[in-house]
Amino acid sequence: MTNPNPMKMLLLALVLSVAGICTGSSAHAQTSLIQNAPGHRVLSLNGSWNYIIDPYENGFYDYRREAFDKSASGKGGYYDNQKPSNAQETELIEYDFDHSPALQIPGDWNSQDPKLLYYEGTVWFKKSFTLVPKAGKRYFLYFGAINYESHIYLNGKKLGMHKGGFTPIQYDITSQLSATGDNFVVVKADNTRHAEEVPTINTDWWNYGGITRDVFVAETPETFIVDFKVQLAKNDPTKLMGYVQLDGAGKASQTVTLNIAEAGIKQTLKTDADGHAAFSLPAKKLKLWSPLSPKLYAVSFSNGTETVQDRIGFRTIQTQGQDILLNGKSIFMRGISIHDENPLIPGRARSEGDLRMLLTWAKELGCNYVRLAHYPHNETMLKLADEMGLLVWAEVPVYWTIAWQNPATYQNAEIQLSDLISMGKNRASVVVWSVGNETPLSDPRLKFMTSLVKKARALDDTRLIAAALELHRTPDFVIHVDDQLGEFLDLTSFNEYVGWYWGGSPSEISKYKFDIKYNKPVVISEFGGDALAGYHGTAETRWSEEYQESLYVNQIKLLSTIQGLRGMTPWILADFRATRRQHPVYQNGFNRKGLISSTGVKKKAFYVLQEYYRQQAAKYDTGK
Ligand code: GCB
Repeated sequence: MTNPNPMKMLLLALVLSVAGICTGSSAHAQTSLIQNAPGHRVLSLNGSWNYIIDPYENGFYDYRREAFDKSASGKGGYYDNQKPSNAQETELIEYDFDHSPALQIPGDWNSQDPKLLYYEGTVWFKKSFTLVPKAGKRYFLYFGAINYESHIYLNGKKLGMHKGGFTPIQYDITSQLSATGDNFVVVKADNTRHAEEVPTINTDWWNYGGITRDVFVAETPETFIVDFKVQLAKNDPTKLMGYVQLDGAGKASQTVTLNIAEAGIKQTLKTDADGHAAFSLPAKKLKLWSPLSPKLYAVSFSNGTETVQDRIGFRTIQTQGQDILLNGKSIFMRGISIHDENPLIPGRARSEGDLRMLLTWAKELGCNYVRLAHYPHNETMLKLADEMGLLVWAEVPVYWTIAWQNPATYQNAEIQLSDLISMGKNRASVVVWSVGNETPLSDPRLKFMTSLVKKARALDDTRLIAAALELHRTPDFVIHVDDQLGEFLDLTSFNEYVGWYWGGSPSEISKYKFDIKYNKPVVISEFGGDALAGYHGTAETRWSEEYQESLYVNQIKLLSTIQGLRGMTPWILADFRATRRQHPVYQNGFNRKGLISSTGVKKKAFYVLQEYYRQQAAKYDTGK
C-alpha cells in the first residue's frame, strides 16, 4: 500500500461512496486497515451475542420504509437497544435484545440455529461491553468479517456501513465510547444476494450469514503505527524493502526504529509530512522462508510511544519461462483448494483450531501449497500458512457472472482486492494474488479483469498475479486454453472438469489433449469429481469413491502431458455445503468433490493424490 496523501484519500472517499462500500460519518469512515490489528487487541468481543431475526427489516425502516438512521432524530431502530425508562414500563417497545437468544461469535448463523440454515436477510446482533477509555489513547472497533452488508452502531450512533463478506471492518470509536465504561454495539448483518455485488447472486458455496470472524477493540496511542510492510525487493534476496505509516496528529517527522534483531538489522526511519517512511536496506544474511524451512523473524517497529511486532518470513517468487522459482529454485506447487469451512460443523471455520485442522490435512496430503478459494480467508489462516510452510493462492470473490459494466461493482471488487493485499502483504506464504474465477468471456469482462490485474500489480509487484481462466474444447477432444486474460497473468491456470462435467466416465479422460497458448508455468486451479464417502462401486459408478479415485488417476496422467505443468490445486480438500447440490442420496446439500468427507473420512482419491505428491516432492524438493 502506498502513502495515503490527502488527494488520494479524497479520491478514495469519493470512490467508496460511489461504490457504497464503507460509509459513515467522516469521522468514522474506514481508513487504512490496521496492520496486524490483533497485536493491538485490548478487549475481545467474541462470545455470546444476542440476536433478532428481522426479514422485513422492521428494526431499520419505519412503516413508510424510511430508514430510522436517516431520520432527523436518528432514533427508532433496533440499534437504540431501547429499554423501558420507567418502572411501569409504559412505553411500547417491540423488541428486547436481552431476552432474545444468543449466538456464538465468531460463527455463521446458519450452522447455529436450524431456523437459519437457508436464511438470507437481516439479523441484528447486540453485545454489551465494559471499557473505560484511557486518556491519550485511541480505540478501534474491529470485525474480521461480516457477511455481506453490515450497518454498525455503537451506543445508538451509527459508525458506518460496509459491504463485502470476507474482509476486515474497522472504526475509530474513541469519541463514541461512554465515559462510564458501559457500551453496547449493535450490528445489522444482511446476507441478501444481489446481482451487482461481489460475489454476485450465483455461486457454488453456502451463503453463510453473520459475524463470521473475530471481533475486538484495539487500543493505540494517539499517534500510532497503523501500517507497515517488510518484504524482500522484487526478485532480489539481498534487499529488504518496505515502509511504515503512522496515523494521528503527531505523525509527521517522527523517528521510527525497525528492528529484526536475529538478522542484525536495526534501522532508524524518519516519517515525512504524511507520517510515511519508506526504506530499502541490504539484507544479505537473512535465512529465506520456504515450505521446507518456514523461517520467520521477529520484526518490530517502535516510535517511542509504542512497539508493534510481527513474525515475518522472507523469500522471492518469480517465473522464468515455464518455471516458478522460489528463492531462485524451480518448484512444483503441490496444492489443494480449500473453502473457509469446517466440514465437521459444518459451517464457516470459527477458530484457529478449525483452520489448523484444514492445513494439517493439506500437509498430510503432501501439499506445499493451498488455494484459498474463492474469497479472502481469515488472516489467521495466512499466519498459519507462514508458520506451517504452505504457499498460498489468495483470491477475491470475482466469480462467474459479475456485473462487468457496473462501475460500482468494479470499485467494490477493487476495494476487496486492496483489503486482501493489505491483509496479506507481510505473509511470505502468499505468493499468488488471484483476481477471479471462471469468468465468462466478453470485452467488458476483459476490461474489468485487466484493471484488477493492474491494480494488484500496482499494490504489490513482488507476487504473481493469476486467475482461473476460461477454456473451451473442440469435437476433436482438444482443450483450448487461449482466454485473452491469460496474456496479462503470470501463471496459466484453469479449471478443467474432464471426466465429470465433460465425458461420461474417468476412462474418457485419456482421449483429451491440451492446446495452451501461453508459454508460462501451468498451475491447474481445479479438477475433480464428487464421491460420497463409503459409497462403493466400479470406476464407472458415478458418486462412488472408485469413480473419484479413477478420475484422479486419469487426470494426473492427462495433466502430466503438459510440458509446463508446475502445480495444481484439485477441487477440493473437504466436502462443503452448496445449495446447488440437490441430489437427495449422494449430495444432500453438499458438494462432494472433497478428498475428505463431511465427517472427516479420507476417500480413496486422497491417497492417489498423496502418492503423486510424494513422487513430485522427491523430484523437486531434492533439486533433481
Ligand atoms: C468450479 C468452481 C467451483 C465449484 C466447482 C464444482 O469450477 O470454481 O467453485 O465448486 O467447479 O464443483 O463444480
